[in-house]
Amino acid sequence: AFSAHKNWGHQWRSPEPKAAYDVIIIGAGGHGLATAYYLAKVHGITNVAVLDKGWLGGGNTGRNTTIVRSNYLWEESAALYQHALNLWDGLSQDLNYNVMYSKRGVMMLAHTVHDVQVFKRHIHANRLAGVENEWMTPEEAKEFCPPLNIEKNIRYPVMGAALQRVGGTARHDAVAWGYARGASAMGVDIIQNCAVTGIRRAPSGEITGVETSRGFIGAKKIGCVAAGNTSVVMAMAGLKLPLESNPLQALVSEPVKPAFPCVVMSNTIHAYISQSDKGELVIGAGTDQFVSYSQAGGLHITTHTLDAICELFPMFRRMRMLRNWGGIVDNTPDRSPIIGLTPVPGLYVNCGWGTGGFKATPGSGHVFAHTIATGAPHPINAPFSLDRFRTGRLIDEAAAAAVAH
Ligand code: FAD
Ligand code: PYC
Repeated sequence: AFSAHKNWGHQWRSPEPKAAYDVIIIGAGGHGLATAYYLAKVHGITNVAVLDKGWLGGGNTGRNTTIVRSNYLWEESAALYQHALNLWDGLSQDLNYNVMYSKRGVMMLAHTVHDVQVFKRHIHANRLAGVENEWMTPEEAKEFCPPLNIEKNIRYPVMGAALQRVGGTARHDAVAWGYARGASAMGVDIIQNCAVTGIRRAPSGEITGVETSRGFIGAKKIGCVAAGNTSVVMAMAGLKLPLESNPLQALVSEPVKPAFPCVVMSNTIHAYISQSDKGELVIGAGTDQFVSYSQAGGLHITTHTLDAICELFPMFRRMRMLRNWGGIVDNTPDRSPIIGLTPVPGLYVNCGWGTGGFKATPGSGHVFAHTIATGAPHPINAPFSLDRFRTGRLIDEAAAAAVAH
């Protein structure tokens, strides 16, 4: 079928690494690629390399369930995630690449009195911060999502829901590919199969470059955007971060005709679901509770999630699952990301997105590029400093993270 397309060009260049760059980004996931894109586009810094130990977009970017929303509790988070949401709006046009952002609505189910109180608190806080979020009765929730079971006699009855209508999904691979293509066209070198194995520092402490599986590459500045492997990379510079890496699993069903109109999430029973444009049901679980770097998790976690999905959506009871996988997510103690400077001169970090960083990809890349280019945080990421774990100014988003961990 593809024989007629053999003259398709490459979407990005695959150059040999240069001896040195102004900026090296470690990690060619969505966040790393977006950072490189905005470094070039907004700040005119194009002598940049993005290094990845595998293929670009092969980490959590290519493994996530693509839910996009901005209904976080605290003002700092609302500003960050809303910044991202605003960028999602024009992203396909900006990249000239269809990232398939679909505002189909994200509905978060409440099953207990505690859930009801927490979600209503979020809705009030969101409204004050200018973030869209509304309360729905069980009947309204069913009208919005007809497959939903709102019988009162089920194990976790639906007591209501919080709906963000502008939330939805985007196509994860397209996000990575679009940013890669855009960055490469502006002169950024994307170097795949290039694992960073060490960070070299001068006797005075500042970074001078990275040791890699393809030799030493010099750099004036380094941005580490390695998600679940951040602790490992930062240890190469002698830094210990407040992070734990856990597997998070997802699975997809066989494809069926359009049957599911929105995104539904339930943190209480560890399940979330949407339908991809290919027709597969995209289902995700809560985090495995052990620390691990293997991109797989326990079967009991996914079967528990499927039990919950079958109870909430009985019409899916006879669906067959096609495949499942895991990604390694980097969780901070307050479930908010770390974006900013480190104690090592020239070394910057963007991590701790845990179970929820896909939605933030454009905003994260945009503010991190500013941070690296200017050497100081953008006002939006200033509160997300590493230093907050010393000062105690935490941004506790445990309830908004939406996936139990
Ligand atoms: P990644 O895409 O993981 O990129 C990091 C890159 O660093 C990888 O490509 C890796 O190979 C590279 N790397 C690591 N170590 C090295 C090294 N030593 N040298 C060179 N390269 C290295 N978020 C949402 O908002 N919505 C969701 O619905 C959602 N669902 C999820 C479902 C699952 C199953 C998982 C696992 C995550 C989910 N997330 C979700 C979270 C989201 O996927 C991540 O927060 C986000 O994708 C992180 O992007 P990233 O670019 O920082 O990381
Ligand atoms: O953060 O919205 C989220 C999310 C959904 C599934 C995994 N993370």
